[in-house]
Amino acid sequence: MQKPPVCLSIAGLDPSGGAGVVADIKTFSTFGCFAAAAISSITFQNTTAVFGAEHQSAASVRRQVEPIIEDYDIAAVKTGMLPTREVIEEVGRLVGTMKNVRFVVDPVVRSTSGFDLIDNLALRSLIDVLFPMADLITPNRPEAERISGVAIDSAEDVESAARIIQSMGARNVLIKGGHLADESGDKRKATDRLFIGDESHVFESDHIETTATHGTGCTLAAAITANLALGKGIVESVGIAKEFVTNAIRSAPMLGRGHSPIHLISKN
Ligand code: PXL
Repeated sequence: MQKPPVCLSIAGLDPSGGAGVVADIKTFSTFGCFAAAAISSITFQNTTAVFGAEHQSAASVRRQVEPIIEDYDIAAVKTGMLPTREVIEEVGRLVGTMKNVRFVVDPVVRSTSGFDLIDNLALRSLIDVLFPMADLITPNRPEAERISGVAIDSAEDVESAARIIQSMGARNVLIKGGHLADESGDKRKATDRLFIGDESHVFESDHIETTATHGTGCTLAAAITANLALGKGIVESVGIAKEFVTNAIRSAPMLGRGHSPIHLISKN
């Protein structure tokens, strides 16, 4: 049997299974990749709220990741919630030692339920240390606003924010529009915009009116990571990932009393 590509997630643990490393592991597996994971923070949450978190130290993250990278060839790394400057700098060092690795940074700032998952100092080092290393950064609208300082109300604003984020060192940026009433005023589309160098691409899907959005951001970034690990290009990977997440939202099991997790359906 051919070896599957190994994808490593470095992200928070959401014990309710909707977001973070659990979502990443399920997504990697669904695409036929082998999933490995290191936990940057243990969060306490369910579908209604995040109640707190115990962040891991940089040493803990290093001690989780080093033995894996000494043993496996990692095809792709995806980061999610990285709570402190120390953890981010450690992740930069660790990913810097990997050869031929694809690297997706999901700049997780807040939970869907409004809990701040990283502080301002950490956001600064996420930009300075990890953005220049990444193949792709995947902010949602509020994250893109916070990173770029641009208030996003239109497609032009999305482009301005993306160009500012690129000027901060990110080569390629995907701004996810699921959180915005679509720029054209047509609320029935969820539009994501991908900026690859000077080019831009638009990905549209039907907007699904639902509260089942827990884990969509993690799942999208993980699906992109898995497809990059399988050797696909960025544009193709984003298209596949977007369709996958849209289907996962449609098949959400409506668990819990808050934002239900989505449900990943194998394509095989
Ligand atoms: O969706 C952002 C996110 C990422 N990672 C973890 C989370 C959340 C949101 O709750 O808990 C661990």
